[in-house]
Amino acid sequence: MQTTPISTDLIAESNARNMAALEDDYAALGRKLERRGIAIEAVTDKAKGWEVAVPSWGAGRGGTRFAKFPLAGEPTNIHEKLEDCAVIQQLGRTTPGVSPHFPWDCVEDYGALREEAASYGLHFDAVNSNTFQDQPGQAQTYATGSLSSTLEATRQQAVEHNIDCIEIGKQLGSSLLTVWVGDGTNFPGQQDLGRSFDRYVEAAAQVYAALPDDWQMMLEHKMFEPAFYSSVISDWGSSLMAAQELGDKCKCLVDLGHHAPNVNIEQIVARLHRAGKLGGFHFNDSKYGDDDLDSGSINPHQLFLVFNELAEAEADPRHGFDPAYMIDQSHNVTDPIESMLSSAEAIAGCHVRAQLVDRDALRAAQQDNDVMLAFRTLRAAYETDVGPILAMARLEQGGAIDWLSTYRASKYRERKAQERKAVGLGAGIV
Ligand SMILES: [Mn+2]
Repeated sequence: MQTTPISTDLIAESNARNMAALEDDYAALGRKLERRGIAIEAVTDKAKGWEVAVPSWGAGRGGTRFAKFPLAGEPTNIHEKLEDCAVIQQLGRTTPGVSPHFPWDCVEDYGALREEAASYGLHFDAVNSNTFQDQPGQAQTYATGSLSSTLEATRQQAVEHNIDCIEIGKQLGSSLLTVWVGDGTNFPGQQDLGRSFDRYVEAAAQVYAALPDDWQMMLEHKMFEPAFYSSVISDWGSSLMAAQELGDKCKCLVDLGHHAPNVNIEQIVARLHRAGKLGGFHFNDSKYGDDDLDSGSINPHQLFLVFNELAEAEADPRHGFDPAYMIDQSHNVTDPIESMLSSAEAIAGCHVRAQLVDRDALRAAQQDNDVMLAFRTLRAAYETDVGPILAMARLEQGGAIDWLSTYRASKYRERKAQERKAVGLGAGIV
């Protein structure tokens, strides 16, 4: 018997109210796609099989470097985070995976936590290590860096923490470790730019050596912050060099916010796929830097172009094609459940639009150097409103056609505000 935090009767009543309009829109879109030789049912089936994981930390209110404004009823531990993730999955039906973070999500019994997730119809996705902040009682500080620190004892502590995360992940049923380090410098001359990379690779190799055969390790690069002059794994070039040195089980993770402004991210995706090193994604959006805004809220066209490259990669798997998809964003001013439902819909929508691209027509136009026809072929898919396909996919899997009104009618957050203990004011990024 599965635990359902939102009343299934409430979802059914809400869907009944929205059913006629959806059927009308779905039929109209079906006729439109049929004229292009596309069967809408096949696209809906593909949408139903597609998943993007949510991060456990995304269930809470995030913050900036300056402040955090807590939300009444937000989760205070991994158990409450799982309950909120269950709401997102129950209404949206694209997010059955939860990506935990350690030590933030540490518990005594990980077997029990895995069962708790399963009771909601959830499973654990990539485990994330944390060597970018110090923990109470920790022997060495990460103030000088972690895997790339000049201090042997600090590097060793960071290696051991990552290996601990693998051990926890095994108990949770995960097979992926995501490694992001904040290592870097704030002053020219502070560290040797070459040797700090050498130290990183040498330490990461010890983590790599602890990976089970069926696991993968993903390196997440980030251009700046917390280091503002240089970061050790700053860009996809550094990430690719490290992943190639470490071995086949190590790939690169692309966080959409971790690039220089205006960088052509879809081209990076194509390059990493060509190298057999496209490990996965952290989806979010940005306007100025690593803003961690809601995915699809600022530049949905870029998100579509990333998915167009993924559809190309899927059609031409070369070294295989199995990237891990995850949302990673900070919800400073919204209810995180609403933000993650909105983002999951935006991401799934770009996945569906990429399926609608007429690949034969695109390739022919590219071969003939017919620039406008190639562009318009892509644009035709981008401009298709795929909302009815996403809503039908949700409906057929037991989710909500209109997730926002259904969620608000459930008064879930108001109930949790009564049940859960209040979060302190706290500070900054979680
Ligand atoms: Mn990230």
